[in-house]
Amino acid sequence: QYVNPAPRNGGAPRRTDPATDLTRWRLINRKGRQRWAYLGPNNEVTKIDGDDDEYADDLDGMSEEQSFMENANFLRLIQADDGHWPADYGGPLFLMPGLVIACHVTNTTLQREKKLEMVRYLRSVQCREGGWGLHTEAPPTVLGTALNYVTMRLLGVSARDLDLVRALGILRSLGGTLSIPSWGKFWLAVLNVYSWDGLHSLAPELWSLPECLPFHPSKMWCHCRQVYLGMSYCYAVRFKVDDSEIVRQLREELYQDNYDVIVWRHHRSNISLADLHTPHTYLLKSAYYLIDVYEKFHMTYLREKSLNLIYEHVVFDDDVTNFISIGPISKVIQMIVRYHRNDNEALKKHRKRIDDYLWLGTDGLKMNGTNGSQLWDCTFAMQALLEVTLKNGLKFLLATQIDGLNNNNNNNNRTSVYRDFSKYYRHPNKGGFPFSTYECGWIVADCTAEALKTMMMMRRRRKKKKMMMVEKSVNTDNDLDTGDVALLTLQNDDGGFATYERKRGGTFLESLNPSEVFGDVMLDYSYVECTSAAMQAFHFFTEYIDRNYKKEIIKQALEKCLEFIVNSQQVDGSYYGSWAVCYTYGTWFALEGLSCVGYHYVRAPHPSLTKACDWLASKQQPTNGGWGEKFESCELKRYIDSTSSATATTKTTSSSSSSTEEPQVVNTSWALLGLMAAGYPDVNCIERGVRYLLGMQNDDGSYPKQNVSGVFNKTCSIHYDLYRNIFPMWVIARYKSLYGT
Ligand code: LAN
Repeated sequence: QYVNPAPRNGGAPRRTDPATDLTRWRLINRKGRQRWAYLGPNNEVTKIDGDDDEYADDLDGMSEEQSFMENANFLRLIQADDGHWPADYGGPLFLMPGLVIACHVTNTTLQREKKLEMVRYLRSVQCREGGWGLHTEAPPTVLGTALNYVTMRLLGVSARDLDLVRALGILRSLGGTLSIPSWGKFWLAVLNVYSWDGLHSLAPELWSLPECLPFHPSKMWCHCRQVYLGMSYCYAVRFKVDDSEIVRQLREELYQDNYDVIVWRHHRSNISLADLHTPHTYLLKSAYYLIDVYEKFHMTYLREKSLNLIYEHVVFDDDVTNFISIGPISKVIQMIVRYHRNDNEALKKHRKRIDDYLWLGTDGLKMNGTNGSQLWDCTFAMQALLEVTLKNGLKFLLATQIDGLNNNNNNNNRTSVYRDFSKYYRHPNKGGFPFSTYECGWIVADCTAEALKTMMMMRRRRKKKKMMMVEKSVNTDNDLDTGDVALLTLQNDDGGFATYERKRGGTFLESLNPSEVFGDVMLDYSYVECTSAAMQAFHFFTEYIDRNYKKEIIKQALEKCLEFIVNSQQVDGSYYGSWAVCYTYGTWFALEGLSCVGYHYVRAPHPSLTKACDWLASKQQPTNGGWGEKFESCELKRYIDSTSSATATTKTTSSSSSSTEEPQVVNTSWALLGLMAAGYPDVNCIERGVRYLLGMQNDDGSYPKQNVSGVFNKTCSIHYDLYRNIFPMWVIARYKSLYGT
């Protein structure tokens, strides 16, 4: 029986008392770009470039049908005019500190109302016992508490504030600020409240080494690569903000010892146990030993050269992502780098892209995990809605394909300026789809697959319903063609698909993971989710488009996917999912993959499919017919049922919302989608699940917020606000088409 190791936070964003007049906030949506603006004194919204852009061709002629599900109506209500579904994408609690510190050190002012709502957010998500965790589902850690403490202070909260006093108490009991993990050491050093001497070298020279070396950064997972890129720049120049009153105060508040007598180098590997997920390996320790020695004697010439090279990479990424970068950490670090080089134009552009990451949720203003989850949610919402109304969704998809023919975005994305993508270690992006918006430009394998799938389903539906479309604006053939090329190039040798790129480095690189708090960040691995999505897309090419379409290539790709999926099954029949909670999610994807190529529980059995279904069915909760999996599955790598903390002794002190032990709407939906895809014959089991879902629906057609369901890098949760409204509807649509009533 699993027992909670410590009291945990938990539950999706709560509703807390507003810090500003909520009726004055407006969400502006253009081509998926989301921006929350606070009305000025004359009720005006400050416009920024792009606000007035015309949207892609109008795709009139798509008929709207009467929806047969309330949920569908609800989803229609929350679709934005530009065709995407804006949503909260919060969860991680180590992102906003980066932004607030970066703003502080680059003299970037944040609007007063934004600051107030940020403070509200941090109060909303603090743990009941004080302090903050790595993410909203987690108990307090040194990283979460120290960084968010500093953030609150920079946002103007007094050190005597009760929440902050409690936070400091927790911080001390967990080991104190000196034991903050390395990413925290980095941010505090930038803020001049921790010494650069207290960090292991970030080896900027790595970037100048020959690319063929197995530990060259080009082999790393792109997120990790992009974060360490800017970090090593700041380390090399020992960037720190000037001394000031707030810096001096923070130095006093954060440490019990006198700041000036701390022997910083003793704390390079001092990492609080509350934070530690991936301890330093012997290999990493030896590497640190060597680069720390090198750091003392480093060659000025080589350092200069590396710095220039790093800067060139930063400029490239800023340029091709419209200053969004790949994620929230690299975005704000790159902002600091551009500031350090006195590139004022670039700094201005960076500032304009801060709003892209901010989301005003029911619990305050937060930093999203990316600049949104636009494309991803749109593909799922559309697939679920395929039986109902799809106005504008396709328009958004077409407009989001990188270099697609229909996106009308002209030069908004500067990809075409750079012929030599590989020079910056980037996988070619033409024809692929991003996770969020066109402007971000980084394509993702499964986003590409889901988008292509959705486009093909639309195409089939149009053919079936003989709908008239404006031909020129829906020239999907070409888009599909470039799309499938993009997808084919992303397949790994093991047959699987990774996230943004192919797996590049050797697995030994993972033992150099310096992040302490994350797992599997060093490489891009094959994942069952990404592989299944690609497999379904390939299958649709032959099924929906043309049986002879690139017949041999696609057949081979499909066979390799199948092999990967079969090989990644656990002994008990389940599949580990890496990007949401957890085995239920992975098993759903595996079953969709297996069934799309024709396997079926009764008609065409396959041992993997049978075992996976039986496993899912065995996890249905007997009393209510639902499924509920806890976030802890991800980190512990075994299935943890939502009911399994019933005996946990620490529960009384937990600040979690009451929903932790209930079945989860999204887990239930994934389980049911998987079982139905596979033709699981026990209709009773499926009906009990469906009935559970129907019972959970709110009067307006929506579903309640429950636990956070997204995950990354084993330890961090991230909230997909739309999942609870998309997946149950998908289940009901599939149920209706299978069983009629
Ligand atoms: C995401 C979000 C989407 C997710 C899926 C498409 C669901 C997945 O199937 C592939 C991986 C991907 C694209 C993914 C990768 C890691 C991201 C970008 C995130 C979980 C969102 C936030 C996270 C990013 C790494 C956060 C910043 C933190 C660092 C450790 C750099």
